[in-house]
Amino acid sequence: MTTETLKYDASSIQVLEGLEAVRRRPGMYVGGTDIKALHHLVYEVVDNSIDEALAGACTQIEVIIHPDQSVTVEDNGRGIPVDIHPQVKKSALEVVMTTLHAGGKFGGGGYKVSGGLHGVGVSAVNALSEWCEVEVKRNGQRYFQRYERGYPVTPVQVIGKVKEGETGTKTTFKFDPEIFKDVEYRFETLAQRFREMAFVTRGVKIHFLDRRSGREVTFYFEGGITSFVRFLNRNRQVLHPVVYVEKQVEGIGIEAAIQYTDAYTESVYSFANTINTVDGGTHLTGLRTAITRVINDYARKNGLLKESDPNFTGDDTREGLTAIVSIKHPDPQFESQTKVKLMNAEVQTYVQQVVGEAFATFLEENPSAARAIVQKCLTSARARDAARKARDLVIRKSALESLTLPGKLADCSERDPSKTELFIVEGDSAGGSAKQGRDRHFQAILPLRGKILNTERSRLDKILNNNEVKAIISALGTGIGDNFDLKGLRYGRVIIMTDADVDGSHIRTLLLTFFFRYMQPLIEEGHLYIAQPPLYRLAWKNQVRYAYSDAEKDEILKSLNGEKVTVQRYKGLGEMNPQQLWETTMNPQTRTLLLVTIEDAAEADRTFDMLMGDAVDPRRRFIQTHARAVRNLDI
Ligand code: 0RA
Repeated sequence: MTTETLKYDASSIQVLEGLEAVRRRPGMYVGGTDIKALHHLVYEVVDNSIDEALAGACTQIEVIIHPDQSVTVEDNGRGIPVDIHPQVKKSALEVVMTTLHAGGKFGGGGYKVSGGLHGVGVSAVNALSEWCEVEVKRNGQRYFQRYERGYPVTPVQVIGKVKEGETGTKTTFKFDPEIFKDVEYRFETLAQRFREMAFVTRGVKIHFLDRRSGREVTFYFEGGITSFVRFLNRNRQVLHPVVYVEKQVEGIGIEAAIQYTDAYTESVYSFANTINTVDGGTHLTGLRTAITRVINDYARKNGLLKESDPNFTGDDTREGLTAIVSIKHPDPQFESQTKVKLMNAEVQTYVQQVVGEAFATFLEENPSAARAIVQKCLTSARARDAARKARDLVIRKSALESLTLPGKLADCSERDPSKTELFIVEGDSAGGSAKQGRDRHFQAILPLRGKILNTERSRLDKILNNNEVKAIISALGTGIGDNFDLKGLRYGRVIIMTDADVDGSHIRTLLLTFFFRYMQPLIEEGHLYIAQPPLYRLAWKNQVRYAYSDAEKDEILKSLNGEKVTVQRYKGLGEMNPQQLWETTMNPQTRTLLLVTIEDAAEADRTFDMLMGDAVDPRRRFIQTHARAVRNLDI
């Protein structure tokens, strides 16, 4: 090994300071040291490969989580350059891996568009890794370098030859357990993000393999966002083929896909640099404005709206609309780290122009589709008045009903909401244990039966007519929607307690979606929590301990080295007796609660809408027809 790369000259000192800064303040660079930040590390590395795909230089990305929680990301892009950087006299690869924000310097301006939210560069990931190894295939050679906690421990060296023209980059990193403590990658979370990336990066195939469990999934959407729109409309009657437009304006890539259906729902999603901007922003506003304006112009010009008729409003043109707008911007501005909303003002104008022009042309050239769309808007406009009246009635009615407490609520005796808690518990048997185990002075229990809802984006009235939801509304005493009033809240803490299995997580998602849509201030003011039941019970001699994660279980076992321990894995809350449930999950002295943030709830809402809305079958069919290689589909 040569030591050339390890010498301390001025530039390496700068590098070291940068890496130390990242390690000292991970929060500044990846947003903390929790599971979210951990996932961030993976996104950061995959983003670089996505950039290659966006540049048209990469078609395949492979992500692997290994059993030791190291992660490999491999792409068939051009390979990170390895030539010697003239100023710092080091391989470009080493500079990229060890210098903050060095990622984009080698691509020639405007190349790097992804990573809008993070974009701290792979060097931050390197700095936060116990070890990291990069292999680059380029110039017919295979290059390699290894780093530990960000420092190179080998030079960039050639370790073999590759076929003529074969190129790519493979990064494997193991997060530093000194920084990220007691965290584990979540397959679902990562898969969801990769799915979004694949949807909006046409032609890229992302294969994701979790060697810890053997789960794997491939995302490939041949038609990009056009496929996405077909996917969303898979169970709906469509009024016309998908309208698609793609254009570059002033260095900004703009893509939109639009299709009307006969449904009442609206499914519109926006992306900026592959990131799902859940809170919309200027690109979304541009799209909506364009659609409404074009439909109004067309309807007037063709006498479909009479002179005395008012223009269609945004609400009228929204019903039955399915659309995606996706932009690629070299310098995206977001409202904040957490609110995922695009703020670049110029984007609104550009999107409006591009979409307006394409959609107007489509209507001109397809008069029967145009008439069907206008007809749909007319129906919506008429129905809207009636619907509003009906909705007001339902809300008034449920406000009235909420005066009586639901029969299955086991209330507490305390009346001061700053002292009380409501546990919303999945299933009657767990509800029974919770009722017996609780402190009835301040803890109330509301058991829910089975799946509370399984309709897609249920309309307001449907959700409100669901018995389980009605029970929640009346137990809380706040009302809902525009009538929500925190002053009525009967319990200072509202705690969702579900099993640690798939059904449990489904119900939790449904509940979060409901609270997000109809009781947002409850979340904003910090009243909504998720209970954390233990995963294991460990018993030895005459002692018992509970473990809330696999890591904790392993740690306890290790500390007991050799002791004969009985390990019980809890599959559901129902397996705990009332005393155990109290000790582990309900007793404020010993339990852990997770506070739900608006962000968590927004994510649940999004997951619910995009993926849990319909039966599994059509979705499976879609993926099989639109994805080339799908193994062990798991969404
Ligand atoms: C800078 C320039 C070029 C490619 C890359 C970076 C690159 C970075 C990563 C990170 C992960 N995968 C990547 N693939 C490529 C272009 C070099 C050229 O023009 O050949």
